[in-house]
Amino acid sequence: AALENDLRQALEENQFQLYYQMQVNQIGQILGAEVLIRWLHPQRGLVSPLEFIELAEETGQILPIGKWVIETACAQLKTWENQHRFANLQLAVNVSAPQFHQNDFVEHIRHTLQHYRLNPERLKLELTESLVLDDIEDTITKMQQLREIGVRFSMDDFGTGYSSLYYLTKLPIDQLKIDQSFVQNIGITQNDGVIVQTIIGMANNLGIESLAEGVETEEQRAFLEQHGCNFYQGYLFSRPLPLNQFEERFIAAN
Ligand code: G
Ligand code: G
Ligand code: MN
Ligand code: NA
Repeated sequence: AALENDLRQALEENQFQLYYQMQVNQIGQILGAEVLIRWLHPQRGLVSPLEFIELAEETGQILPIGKWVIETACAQLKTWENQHRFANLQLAVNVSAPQFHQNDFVEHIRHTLQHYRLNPERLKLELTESLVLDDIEDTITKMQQLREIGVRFSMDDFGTGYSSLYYLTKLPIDQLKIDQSFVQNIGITQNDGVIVQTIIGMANNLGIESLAEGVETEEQRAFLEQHGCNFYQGYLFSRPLPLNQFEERFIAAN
């Protein structure tokens, strides 16, 4: 309950920050970043989203917090544009189910993109399988409306939920994000390697990008590359970083 009260104050008190974790292609160029929220609590220090996102979903706080994440990510894209740098970098934002299924979700994204005059293709929304299947009619409507604007979609934690292969062909999905639990077992359990290989192959055959998350070792990266995975994210390349450190890494690499 203490954390719940503090969470109510957190937005007003400006205690949230975005961290950025790079996403690279096969030749190591940084093409995007996933934005990951952090809560700098005045007493507890840095609180992980694992400790407060679920609570925020239960209390409805996720609605204003989710809006703040989208607005802050878009404001950052605009800042880079004004500075004439990071021109083609995409930002991937995690969206939680109550946020996505809220009535004004599409309108808020449309409004925010217009406000900053951004190319909508620079914004990628990470949806989970459970979010998508939660209310499939609402999902189809909203994804199609956002796709018409030009917003992109990635299926987060792919392979861990109740995946229906049916929806993959019905929804405007640009990318499958292979769950890190499979990636981390590459070279350890044969079945996980087979699953990874199968997801990459399916994505390729459907004309969808594949991105592996949680890549920690060169062995994993090599296996993924050998099987045609398009993009990589994980500690092998970088941890999620605060803005200034992410910018430094980007400038050094690109
Ligand atoms: O870095 P990591 O500890 O950041 O993230 C932990 C979990 O919190 C992940 O499942 C991630 O998807 C989720 N998460 C991180 N940032 C956000 C956010 O801005 N919104 C939502 N809904 N989830 C987030
Ligand atoms: O659920 P989602 O995929 O959005 O969350 C991403 C989570 O994975 C974040 O908590 C992030 O900090 C974490 N993460 C990112 N890269 C790695 C990695 O290479 N290894 C591990 N163990 N976790 C990672
Ligand atoms: Mn994610
Ligand atoms: Na994920």
